[in-house]
Amino acid sequence: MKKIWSAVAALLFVISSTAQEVSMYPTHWFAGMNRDRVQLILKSEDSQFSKSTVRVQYPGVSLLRTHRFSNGKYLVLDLAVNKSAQPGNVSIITTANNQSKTYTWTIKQRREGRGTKFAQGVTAKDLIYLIMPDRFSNGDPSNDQFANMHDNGSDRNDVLRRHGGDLKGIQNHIDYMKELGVTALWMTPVIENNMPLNKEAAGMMSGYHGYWFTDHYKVDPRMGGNNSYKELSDALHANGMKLIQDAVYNHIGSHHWMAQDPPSPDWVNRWDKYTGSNHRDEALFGRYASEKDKKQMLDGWFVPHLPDVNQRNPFVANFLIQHAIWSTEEFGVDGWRVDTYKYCDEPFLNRINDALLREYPKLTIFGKAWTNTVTGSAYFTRNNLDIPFKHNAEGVTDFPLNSAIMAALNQPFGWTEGVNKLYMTLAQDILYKEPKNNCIFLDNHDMDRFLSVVNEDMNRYKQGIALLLTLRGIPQLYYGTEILMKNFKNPSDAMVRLDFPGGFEGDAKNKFTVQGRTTAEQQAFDYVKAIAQYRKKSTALTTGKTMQFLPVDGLYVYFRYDDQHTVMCVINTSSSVKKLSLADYSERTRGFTKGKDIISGTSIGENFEVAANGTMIIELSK
Ligand SMILES: [Ca+2]
Ligand SMILES: [Ca+2]
Repeated sequence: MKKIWSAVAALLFVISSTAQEVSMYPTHWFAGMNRDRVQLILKSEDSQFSKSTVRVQYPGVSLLRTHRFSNGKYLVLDLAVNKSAQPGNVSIITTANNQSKTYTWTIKQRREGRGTKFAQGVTAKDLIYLIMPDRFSNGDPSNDQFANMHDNGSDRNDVLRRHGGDLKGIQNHIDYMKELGVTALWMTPVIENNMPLNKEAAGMMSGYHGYWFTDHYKVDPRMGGNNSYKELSDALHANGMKLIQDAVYNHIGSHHWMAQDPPSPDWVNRWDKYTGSNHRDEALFGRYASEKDKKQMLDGWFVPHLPDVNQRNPFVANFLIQHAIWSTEEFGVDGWRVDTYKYCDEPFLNRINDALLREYPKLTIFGKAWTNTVTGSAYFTRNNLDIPFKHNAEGVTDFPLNSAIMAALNQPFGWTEGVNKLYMTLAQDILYKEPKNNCIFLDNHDMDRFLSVVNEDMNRYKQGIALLLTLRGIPQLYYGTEILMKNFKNPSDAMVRLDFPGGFEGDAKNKFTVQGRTTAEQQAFDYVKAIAQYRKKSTALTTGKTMQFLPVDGLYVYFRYDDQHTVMCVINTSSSVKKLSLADYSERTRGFTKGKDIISGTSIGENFEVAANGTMIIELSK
């Protein structure tokens, strides 16, 4: 009997001594990575944990250095993970007071198809569809709420609360996106946001939008968790589509461990009293900028419940860099959209971009730099500016072009207004190294919906869609624009993030189907689809060059062209019919005698007309 009990006791000892009572970041790593140094954060609940000594046992993995902090719950290990290290379980043995504990940290096999099945990059050949997952479709009502989470409710009657949409709901509608001509999916963040409701002007708001991270290494269970994200990624890739992940380096939710219980206080930028960012990118690049304004721009907090991350702290920088690489490998990411780009430490941004590209050379990275000028926009990407600090991201979200398109569609024609504003803005592309890498858009989750901005005028709607799909850049369509979803951000942003009709059980109409759409909605859907599908085959519209002609009385004509194809785009913002002649644009039309409007299918000859407020996308032929 005694023998049995001692065997049981021995077994219990083994179990207790290998129990994972520490959190590890990264949760695991991969065999054969270029990045062969990993900084592993161990976080215990024991405030004496850092007094332990540490050994690491695994072929090909060695412990280079152990770091300790003012907060005794943490140990940070610098590990060398040699290229020869095979997938398997690394033993991390801590010893304190003559007692040893063994923790397991895993090295996994790499994902297959780097550069071909994932990390492929997203280019101007793609069409990005932007979805806010909570608001698109509820594929699994069992994950709508969790009693043990801070925000444990779900209520579709409240625009500020969670609505239950998830990754499975998106996966269920891949065919819908494909039919429309979408080739890449960008979702607002799917990482865990275990935050309580936050009081905002419009009411009590949840983190339904995803920008309040609390654990980088967990996909929010209300989205479906890590496995659901992998399944969605695999399904997208099996359908020839790509995945863009939304990164947030600038801030974290106030309930993130890095904010609540950091290794040392300097993991977050702190001020004697609350200081918000001044949101002024000019303070970074302006010739006459002051250091005071620059510091407030970068280290000031975005809002009070989102602590500003100190990327100058090398441990924080490593944490963010490793997480970006880990996510790309773990989930099969093809490109990154980086939130609040202009608020991040600038050398850090270049370092993280370099680290990602060293591992995945074809990966695409574009920063969200919401600026008002082309100079500001160009500053945050590879540019032709003669300035001391050069950003290295391939592209940015092109806000100045968005403003110019809205001016073209809403303003009366003038010397600097209307389509002239668009002409002038595109002329400033000289500041970008490669403007085709910019992500271009009519609206997104932070802006008034496009249809409302053009006063629900269908001629203007069509012109906007045509511009989006024929101008240089990577076009991004915001979910629902194709079925005429509308609204202003009044009284809150949530009004432009309403549920996709048909994505939720009990919806009166299902606009994922032809039967669920009105005639106008179907026309809009078909319009987007026609150009998007044509665009896929048109090298001129995707990788081709651009030539624009000075607008005349509201008529704007530009060409996209290469050796194979020439496409003539005609945007008539005036309320009168315009007569056109190919001869007037002979630099680009020489040798062509006719063409076909790819939208209407109408053939044109050397002389033709465009309707008042009309749009034509004409493929020229000989
Ligand atoms: Ca759900
Ligand atoms: Ca910042």
